[in-house]
Amino acid sequence: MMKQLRAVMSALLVPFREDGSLDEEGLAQTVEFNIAQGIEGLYVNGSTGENHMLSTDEKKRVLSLAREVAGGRVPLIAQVGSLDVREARGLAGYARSIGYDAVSSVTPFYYQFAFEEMVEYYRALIESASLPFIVYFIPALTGKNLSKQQLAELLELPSVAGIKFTSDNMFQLERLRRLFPDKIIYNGYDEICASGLMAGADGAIGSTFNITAPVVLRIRDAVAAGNTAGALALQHVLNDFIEGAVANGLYQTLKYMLTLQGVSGGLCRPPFLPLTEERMARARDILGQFKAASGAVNA
Ligand code: MN9
Repeated sequence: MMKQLRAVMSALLVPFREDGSLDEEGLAQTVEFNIAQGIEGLYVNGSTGENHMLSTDEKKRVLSLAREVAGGRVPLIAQVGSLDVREARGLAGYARSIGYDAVSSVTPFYYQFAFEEMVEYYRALIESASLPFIVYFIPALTGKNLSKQQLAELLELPSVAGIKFTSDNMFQLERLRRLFPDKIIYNGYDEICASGLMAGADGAIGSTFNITAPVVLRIRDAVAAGNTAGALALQHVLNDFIEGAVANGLYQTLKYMLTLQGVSGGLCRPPFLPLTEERMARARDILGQFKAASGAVNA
């Protein structure tokens, strides 16, 4: 179990219909597509899943549908972080009851909580989850950076199996690896996947992997084989893709790329805007170039 969590996982995209409702059929197809592409796990209800724009019932529905469709083929991590701690605890218990492999939560955000308050938050969630727990560190979105010492304290809490490290501070990642040889460290920014793996990450979780999984798996294998030149060549191709997709509206673009490949990728929830015709054309170009370029890299 702990072994299989050391994996390349997609932060699962969640398709919505034009009226804003959850597209369950599209979600099922998105899970299937990820697995068909070789993804090794799914991180459900993360930032990429537009988690903070869902009702509690919708969060549960996404968790249960992903579980049903994945059917034990790949490990699943439920992100349950919420400023409503009762909701977060309820979701953690729910995830366990339906067979999730691990529970994760973003550090409490928006208010500038004291570190002691964060520790209490995690203690409460860990108790409700009774599963391996993954701390989700994404200071650029939470507005709260943490020191190496503070991250170490969170990693030392009982049941904490690892951290999703969505920061470009490679020194901090390397230091955590040094301190915690047995914890799982997921690289969180796809742009620095090869660097994060070289600094000691033993997994990766990313939004763009919904589309790019085969290339990311090659990066992981290249790093594991000591083929740094090959890993970098593939990372260049991945980053051409990511740079283009981010500039085009990341989640909308990724969803449209699913749709281009026969999966109902759907739309994002407002206030995310739909893609214009121009941006759809740009997304087609980015995807086409990515496929050609990744096929041409011989690494
Ligand atoms: O899960 C993702 N973070 C967010 C991590 O979406 C906020 C990343 O995969 C980024 O989307 C990706 C593109 O910037 O690195």
